Parts: sequence; structure tokens; C-alpha cells
Amino acid sequence: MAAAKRAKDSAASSFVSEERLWRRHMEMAKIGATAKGGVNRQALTPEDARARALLAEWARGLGFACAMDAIGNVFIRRPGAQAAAAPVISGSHTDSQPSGGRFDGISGVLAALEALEAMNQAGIETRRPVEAAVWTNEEGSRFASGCMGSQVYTEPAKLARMLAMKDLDGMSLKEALAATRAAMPTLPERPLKSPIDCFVELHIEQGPVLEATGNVIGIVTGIAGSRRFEVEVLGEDAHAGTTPRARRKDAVLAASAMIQALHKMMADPEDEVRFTIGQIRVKPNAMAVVPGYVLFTIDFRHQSEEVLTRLGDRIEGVCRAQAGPCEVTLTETRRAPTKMFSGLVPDAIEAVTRKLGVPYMRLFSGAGHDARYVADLCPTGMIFVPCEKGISHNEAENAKPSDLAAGARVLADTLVALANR
Ligand code: HGY
Ligand code: MN
Ligand code: MN
Repeated sequence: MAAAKRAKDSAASSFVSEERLWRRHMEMAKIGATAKGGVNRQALTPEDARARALLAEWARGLGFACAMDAIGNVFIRRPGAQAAAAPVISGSHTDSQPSGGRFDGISGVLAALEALEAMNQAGIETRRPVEAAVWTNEEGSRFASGCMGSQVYTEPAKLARMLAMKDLDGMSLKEALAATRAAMPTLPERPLKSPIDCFVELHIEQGPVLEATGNVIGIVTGIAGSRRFEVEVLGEDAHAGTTPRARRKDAVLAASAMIQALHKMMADPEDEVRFTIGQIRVKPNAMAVVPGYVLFTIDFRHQSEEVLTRLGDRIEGVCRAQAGPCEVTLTETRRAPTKMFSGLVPDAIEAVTRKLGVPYMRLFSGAGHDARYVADLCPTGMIFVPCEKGISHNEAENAKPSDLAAGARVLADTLVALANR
């Protein structure tokens, strides 16, 4: 490549448009918009399909080709001089929590598209192809086991099990994916586990640290390990008016005792354990029926694998001790190890951030991301940008246009540097 063009490599960031990036965020925020200003765009719902279709429309308008793999991950390609070289990829997710925010996930997807467009405007030819990616079902709210797209991409043997998963209405992921495909233009197939040269994910921090310290860029050092469980409590439906307490097998009473005991066990003085029971389903869920069935979910996270093992392995015993006349079944639906990021990608992010003069720090992520799994395939790193008061997984989630644009600028030059190294 001519020296002049290489010299322009740093120009990609100067073509990032804050206005265009913010406008695309607001366009996406209309899809699945909730009354309180957030989004409900759960994985592979018609809303998620509309977001993917809009993204594909923008991408094709820029001359980029799109592809999709067997679990619905989408790849938007900007060609490189060496067409057969493994691509540098950046991306995140379009799906949201049921009462999610306008930035979680989608910011990483739109920053990646913005970086590709800025490379076009800068007239930069990269040696490797550069791609923007959408990973299917990162949130794991509609279909359990989050980061599903990146899990299956890196471990294709998981595909069949994931496609068979059903949502609360009994629809399988396979059916939901077929509906999503039907709502999008037909895209060429991308084989699972196709080589990736390296991966960078931009995401809002979902914590207060960057904002509180006046930093705009977070270079992520790692992602906390997590263990997810489903606890089923089996009692016996009975009449609320005629059944004496001594004869009841009340699944809600047992589950509430378990929940109290678990929170007591997990309460660490350092307040580093992240233990959440976010979903409780009761059947038959009727006022005049002593409930015979409860399912509740456990989301347990910590940086230390020893803590995850020691406390996580005690969960079943604590539940059994509180079961009373009910039976209890514990299923571990996912265990993800703590993943650390170092070397090539974080260092490339830092070099670009310093060159652009953006205030930054290195920090650890309590939130999970697809980068955790992609890191098993290639050198990986993450860029955080601030979100207001660290609020996320909440309809009030907010971010500043200037911070999103700063993140996209760092991302654009990092992708060019990685693609040309
Ligand atoms: O739960 C998480 O950490 C991610 O935001 N889905
Ligand atoms: Mn996310
Ligand atoms: Mn999330």
C-alpha cells in the first residue's frame, strides 16, 4: 500500500460523525420503544428482526456485503486488499432486556458500522477485511443462556441444543430464527467458527466508574465469571380456603425461604459478590390456589473462580435445607469463566486512545459480553464508553453523543491499525 494511504490511516477517526452516529441510535431506539423511553427488543422477536433489517439496509447502502450464520449472527464486510485474509471484526448485539435501554449492545454495533463508513470516507484500504458483527441473543432474557450467538460461533457443537431452546410461549429459537430470516433480505451463509483475525467490542460501561473519574474510554481488562441456575420447587396445588397449613406443600413459601437463605449466604462484607434472583415464575399463579410450582433464576458473578465454585456449589444444599415438604431441583444453565484481555488488542486500543488524546483508564467488567467467548477464538479486547450514572438494564439508560463518537473514533483507528499490522 502507498505510504500516502498508510499515512492517512489515522484519518479514519476524523471521518467519524457524531451527528450520524447519534441519528442512527435514535432510529434504532424507535424499534421496540417503550413508554418510559427504553426498548423492548428481545432476541429474534419481530422488533429484533426490524433492527437487523434496518442495519442491513444501512450497510448495503454503503456498499458493504452482509452474511448470516446458522445461529443468526450477522457479518457486514468491508473488503480488504487481501480478500482471503481473516477479518478484523467489531460488533455487539441488537437484542435488549425486556425493559432495556437505548444503548446496551446496539452502541457497539453502530460504532462498528460508523467505523466502516469512516474508513470509506477516509479512502483507506486495509490489508485485512474489516467487519461489523451482530451476535444473536446476547441478553439471554427470552431464551436462556445469554451470549448465545458468540457461544455457538466459537463452539458449533452447541448449535442443536440452542436451536431447541424454547421461550415462555413455547416457541423454539429455531422457529424464531426462521421468522427473523424471513423478515430480512436473504443473506449468504457464513460458516460457524470461520477464522477471525482479532475482535474488538465497544459497549457502554453499564457502571459508574468512567463517568465518576472523568474518563471517556475504558480499556477493559477482563469480564467477571458467572454461574446461572434455575431452581424448580415442586409442592402441591391446593384450595386456599380449605387446606390447613399442616397439610400444605406451598412452593412459594419454600422458595421465599430459599431466596432469603441464599441472599444471606452470598452477603459478603466486601460487597464484591453479584447475586441476583431476577425471575420468579409461579404456577398456577392464582390468588385462591396454594401454589404447587415455582421456578426462580439465579445469576451469580464474581471475578474469582474459587468464590464462584465455593459459594456456587453450596446453593443446592441451601435450597434443600429450606424446601420443607416440597421437592427442589437445581439446574446450572451456564457457567462462564472469568476472562482476561491483554496484549495485542487492549494495547492497540491504548495506543490509539493516547494518540487521539482521549482520557482513559483500564477497568474490569462486571457485565458479561460476547467478547468473553470470541476471546477463545482470537485476540480480543473491549472499549467502554460512559453511561449516565452507570444505569443500565433500565429504561432510563443514557449516554452522551460526544462519548459515543469518541468511542467510535478510537474504534475506527484501532480497527485500521489491527487490519494493517
Ligand atoms: O447480563 C449482562 O451482563 C449483559 O448485560 N447481558
Ligand atoms: Mn450488552
Ligand atoms: Mn445487557
